[in-house]
Amino acid sequence: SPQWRTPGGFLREGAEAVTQTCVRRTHRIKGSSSRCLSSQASATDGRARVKRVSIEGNIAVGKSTFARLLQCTCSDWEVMAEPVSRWQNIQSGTSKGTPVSNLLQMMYQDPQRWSYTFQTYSCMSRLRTQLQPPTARLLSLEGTPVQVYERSVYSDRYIFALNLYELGCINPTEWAIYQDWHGLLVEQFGHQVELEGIIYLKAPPAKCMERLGRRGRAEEKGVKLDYLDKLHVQHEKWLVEKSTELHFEKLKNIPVLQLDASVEFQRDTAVQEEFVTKVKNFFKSL
Ligand code: DCM
Ligand code: MG
Repeated sequence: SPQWRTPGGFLREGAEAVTQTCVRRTHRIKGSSSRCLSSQASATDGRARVKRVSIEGNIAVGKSTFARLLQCTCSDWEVMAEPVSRWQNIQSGTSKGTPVSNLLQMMYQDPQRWSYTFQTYSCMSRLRTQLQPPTARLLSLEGTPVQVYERSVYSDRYIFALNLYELGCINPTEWAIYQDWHGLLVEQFGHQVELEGIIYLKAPPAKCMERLGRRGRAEEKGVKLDYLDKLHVQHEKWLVEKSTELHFEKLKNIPVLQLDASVEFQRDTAVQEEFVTKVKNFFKSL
């Protein structure tokens, strides 16, 4: 069915063990570019039943691998990929399909110049993903339908943009403007972008560094351990210590499931099973 076409940039991001098994099955990860075919009317009816959860964690901690694992495990769960390929391939506004630039690369090469622009675009494209209504199939399910997002408009702000501001890559004027439009959009779209829970994949920054090297995304070649350390601290402040100042009521008390991603879960089926059990219980509790 066309509903399951184009896994978007997701599967292009490195074919790993979990993907191989998953591709053979009917339900693929729903990429950011796949269009939802459910009608607006049915979307509003059953929508309240669909739970929304994001997967958060440091760069290269294993979010995509984990997302694929979830997608392969249960057809009641629909995973929405992070739209990285869109950031790597900015299209011309007038002639679609014509690549203009690689914004991810530009940000890493000249953070002072491009961080604000990158954070604007990544959040906007994420918002578009989070606004996609659940598919008709998901809405028709008896069990516990869940939409799982790889990161969210909240980590865009409270992890990445905040960190770049603290590093001086986003200046005070840009930061004021960012927060202004972010607050406006999130409030306006309200319940459509709200999450019921967060899964936090946690691993030591050195572990993430090792995985980042192994994944070998060209744009990230210059990323230093120190940068991952800072992002790690931001995750801890937000999701564990709860000391990050948040601006959205519902986000303040959101349940967080923390998973230890320091183990090589990609190859360890026992750990995968343990993760899945925890996730199932977590979803039930939401
Ligand atoms: N990224 C960023 N700012 C955001 C979201 C993502 O700088 N708001 C970057 C970090 C990574 C890449 O995009 O280089 C996403 O890869 P991963 O999903 O492995 O973290
Ligand atoms: Mg990823």
